[in-house]
Amino acid sequence: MKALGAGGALSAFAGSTVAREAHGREAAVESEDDDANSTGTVHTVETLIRAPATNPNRPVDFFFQPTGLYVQPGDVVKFVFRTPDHNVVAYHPAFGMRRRVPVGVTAFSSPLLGWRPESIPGEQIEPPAEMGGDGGESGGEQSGADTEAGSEDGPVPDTWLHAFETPGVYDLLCSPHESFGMAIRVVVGDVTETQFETANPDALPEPRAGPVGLARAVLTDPSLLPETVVSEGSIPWEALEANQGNGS
Ligand SMILES: [Cu+2]
Repeated sequence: MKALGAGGALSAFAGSTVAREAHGREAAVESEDDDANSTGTVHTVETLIRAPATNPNRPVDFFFQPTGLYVQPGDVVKFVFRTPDHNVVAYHPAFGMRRRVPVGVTAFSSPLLGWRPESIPGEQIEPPAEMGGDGGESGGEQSGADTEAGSEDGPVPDTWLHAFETPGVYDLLCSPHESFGMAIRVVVGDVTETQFETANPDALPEPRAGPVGLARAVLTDPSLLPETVVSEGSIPWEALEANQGNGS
């Protein structure tokens, strides 16, 4: 893993990483394509809000899209805050939670993010209408392309990048919406064994040491089994069993 830092650029992402100036940093990461140890791939995950809720125990769906993601060691995940008021936090003892990231991984989290601060005029009082919410049935589909580039007028989604270096299974949450099920599993490389429960909600640690509220259902959903994440590559929110057949 250390070799990844040789180019200098990616080492800036090692450990806990904040990158508000996404454009500059991304350019740096992508220049790592030449690095023999890194695929240089940047995966996009969006923070979305959508109505109606797929579970009566939440007002609307708050979720990461995709909700399960398979990446290679050294790959970068770019979180795009398509809707505001979210963060990305590792389940980690340093944060008072039972570890749900590989042993040896240092605690990491993003700040609370939303629109890029400089894209909101200083005199603006009301928040912008949220994108990726109930309006767009599938807010995730406009992803991939750098939609935040070039839209100088209007609110611009902020971004946060994190490089996943250590192989293994990572469970991450959004602090404001964990109890509503806003959690994501990232599997890095082909290490799918974990030291934490991934399948049986009853075997999870008590809330506050472990996932809270509906995050418990999300992170033990059959569609998010680490082996399934690896075989499928990407698991959309809609694929979770917990989100099926609840419309009526
Ligand atoms: Cu959230």
